[in-house]
Amino acid sequence: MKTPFTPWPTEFAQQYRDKGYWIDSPLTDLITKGEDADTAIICSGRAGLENQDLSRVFSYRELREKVSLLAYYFSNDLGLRAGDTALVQLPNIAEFYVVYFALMKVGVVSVNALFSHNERELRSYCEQIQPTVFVGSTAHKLFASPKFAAELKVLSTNLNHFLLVEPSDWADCIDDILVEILPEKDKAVAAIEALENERALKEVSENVAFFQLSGGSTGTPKLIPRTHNDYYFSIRRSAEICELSRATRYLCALPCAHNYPMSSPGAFGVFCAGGTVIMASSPEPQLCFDLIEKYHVSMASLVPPAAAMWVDAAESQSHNLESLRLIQVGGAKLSDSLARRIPEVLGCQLQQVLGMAEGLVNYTRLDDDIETIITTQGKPMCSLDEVKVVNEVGEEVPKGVAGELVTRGPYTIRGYFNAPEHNRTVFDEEGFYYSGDLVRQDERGYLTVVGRDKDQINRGGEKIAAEEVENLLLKHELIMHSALVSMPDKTMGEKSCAFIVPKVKAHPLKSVGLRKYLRTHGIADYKIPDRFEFIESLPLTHVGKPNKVALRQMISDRLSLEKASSRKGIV
Ligand code: J2J
Repeated sequence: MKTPFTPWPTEFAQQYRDKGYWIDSPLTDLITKGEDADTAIICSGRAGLENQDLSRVFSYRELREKVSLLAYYFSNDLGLRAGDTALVQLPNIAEFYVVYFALMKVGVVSVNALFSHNERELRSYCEQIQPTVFVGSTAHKLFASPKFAAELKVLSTNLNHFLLVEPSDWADCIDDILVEILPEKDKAVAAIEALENERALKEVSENVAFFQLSGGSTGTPKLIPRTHNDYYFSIRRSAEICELSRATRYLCALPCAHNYPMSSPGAFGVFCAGGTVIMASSPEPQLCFDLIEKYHVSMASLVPPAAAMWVDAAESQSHNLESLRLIQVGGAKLSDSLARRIPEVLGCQLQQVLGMAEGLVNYTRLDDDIETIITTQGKPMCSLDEVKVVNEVGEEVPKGVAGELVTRGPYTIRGYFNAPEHNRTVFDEEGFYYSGDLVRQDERGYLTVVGRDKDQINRGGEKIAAEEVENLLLKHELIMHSALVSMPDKTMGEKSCAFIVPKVKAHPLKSVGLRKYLRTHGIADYKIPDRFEFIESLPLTHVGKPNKVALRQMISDRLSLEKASSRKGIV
């Protein structure tokens, strides 16, 4: 069974093939590039086992073999078939990639939840894709007991298989599963190869390979169907732009399931170039600097708050970071001042990345002049990326004038999964995607982000759909209205503030209680508002919607006042 998605019109697909962008190869091809004996993954400091050095090294030969054997297990032992779906939630461990490629070899389409995701997010993914298998870890609090797993089974009647990895077994968790297959290794590998070849004949490459996650601006998290052809192109071209090679030693310290460390060029770009991925459980500087020193890391991708921590730490510590050649920063707006300090303090080149799981990725180029690298978020990666900057009525604005970034191209989706109504609002009839990002484009095509026109908070790279949190707050018996807006924050760039209109004047509502309430509803921690403001009524726009511009101003004024009074010692 094929996973439904909105395809590119035939003439576009033809153009992408003619240009050599779509090569009709499956994504599993990515792990065939590295030399057998070269190191594919170094999996360090497995979370939960902080005090033991359980670093584990996977050569390309080992990676390929494990992927094939696990694929055989999925197909032969679990009976998974092409078109089945899987929900996966793993932390930054090498097995994430083994599971990802093994499922893909069988044609199982996965959703890879972030490890920070909680009940609500997992429930929603489960309802949307009706998975046959769940792969997770008991290191996550939701799976420490069997209760939540049982709940997921109710949501997806297909859900027959749970593979839960114990943190203490992480040293060889895949081997535990594969123990019975190992004696018949050659037979298993041959069977999987035959299965893959058979599927290749059915043109898998233009079909959905897996789902990426949308940062979202709606009530339910949306899924992004990525095809083999479009994702493979995005990875190949990214690896080329970043000049990856066998010598690349890439530190994956952001959540491995996120589109950025996965594909821009991320771990997959590194596999494609035959280089090495070093996995860290977090971007915490002490941990990462140790790894940089120990494994001669040459490249890392960061979000702005992590980059700020690295710069501060590097100034006060004496680690040897000489091996670092390139630091990418993306996911949220990088200030000019921090951008300037990165090359100065870390002694390596900076690259800005403006990307989105829906597709389009922009990079500053390695040979760009320093001002371009510091003041822009780069330009699209290929000539068939169509980018327009438009005003409120959809007309293109002159170069240098701010407007909304809209785009279509060889690796930008034409629609979200199973969301016809939402698709009508964010894609136009010509297939352009309305990103909700406000940008300025210069004569050369370089983009600078100047704001946002979508109901989302970007908390240091983590995206929060305002509507999702507001809807939950509205279910509270004492809340009449709620509006979630961003507020400026020195470290995170933005944090979230929930304005609450209680149903009665004399209400007992408190921030602590509301946080607890939201936690019991199982949303990811990063979505819980950083601040609550109780007001009598929300300011409205002329069409009667909460006036978020006014609310943002209100909280930002309040913060300035508080800062001023604390400086004077008043509070
Ligand atoms: C300002 N805003 C940015 C930047 C993303 C590479 C890099 C990042 C993502 C990502 C990604 C920004 N400056 N440099 O998928 O492949 C905001 C924009 C954008 C949204 C997308 C990749 N880089 N953003 O962050 O799907 O608002 O992808 O539309 O999580 O992040 O978020 P997401």
